[in-house]
Amino acid sequence: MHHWFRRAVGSLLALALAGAGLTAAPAARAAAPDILPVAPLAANPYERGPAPTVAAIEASRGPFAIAQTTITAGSVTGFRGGTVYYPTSTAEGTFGAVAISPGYTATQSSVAWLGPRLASQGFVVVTIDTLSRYDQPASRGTQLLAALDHLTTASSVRTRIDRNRLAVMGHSMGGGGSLSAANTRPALQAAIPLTGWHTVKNWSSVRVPTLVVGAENDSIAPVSSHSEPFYTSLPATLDKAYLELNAASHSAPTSANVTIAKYSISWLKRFVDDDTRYEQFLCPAPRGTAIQEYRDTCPHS
Ligand code: 856
Repeated sequence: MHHWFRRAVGSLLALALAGAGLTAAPAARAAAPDILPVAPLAANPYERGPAPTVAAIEASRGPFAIAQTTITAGSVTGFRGGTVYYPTSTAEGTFGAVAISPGYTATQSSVAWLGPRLASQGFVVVTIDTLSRYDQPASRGTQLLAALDHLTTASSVRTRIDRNRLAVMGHSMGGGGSLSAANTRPALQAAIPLTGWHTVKNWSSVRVPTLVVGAENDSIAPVSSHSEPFYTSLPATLDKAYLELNAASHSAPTSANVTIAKYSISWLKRFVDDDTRYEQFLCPAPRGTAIQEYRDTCPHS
């Protein structure tokens, strides 16, 4: 079921209950006022930061000051350590968290640009090194989950994180790993495979909102045999989107990329933070010279 639909049902239910309360009021009461004193619905408790603009999601840094800390390889099991990027403020409460895996033979340095980029928008981000640089996608998936578990239960930033609002991302085999992780752990709130590579093409059992990012000129994980079948196999009932980067190669996600950033930020905000202020950037489907193709399951387009 769509999050949008659930929210709408919740709002209607609140109004219905308010109406029922009025009907049940004692008959002796004074005439009902024309405007019912119904309390406004509570603001979304997971919203963080100011109302977004296009400039804000395209900028190299978001509104939050950030710091970083190292998870040394020897201090953890299940992954080879990493780097945590986090907003320094605790004034708004906890943040959602995102674990990001590099691809085959690569290290966290290949996805490092996403650390400060996403953290400064209001997420705790961990970029990981994998146990072996040759680990396959499914292993990268279990390592992403191990990193999230470490982050929320043992790390120095654990009290800054809402353990119920977690997401996974990755490049290439790491992107494939993010699909594996989402399939294993449906409680995740978002997954974003970036020019993902995986031998598994059927992801019909995934229940995690997923943004599949492919690159038009990818010859290592061609969209025709990776990102497109990944997206198509995800349930039609799922919140999902397919973003194909125009004239981009397999390595597009390994250096700062404004298109990847703006839609990843929007996806994480929308589904990790339930922040509908970002829906405007996802629905109706965005178009532009940087986008070769965009598909989605938006309710209104
Ligand atoms: C950076 C994934 C047959 O598969 C491959 O050749 C292959 C090559 C590279 C990657 C990948 O993860 O690249 C990311 O190394 C599959």
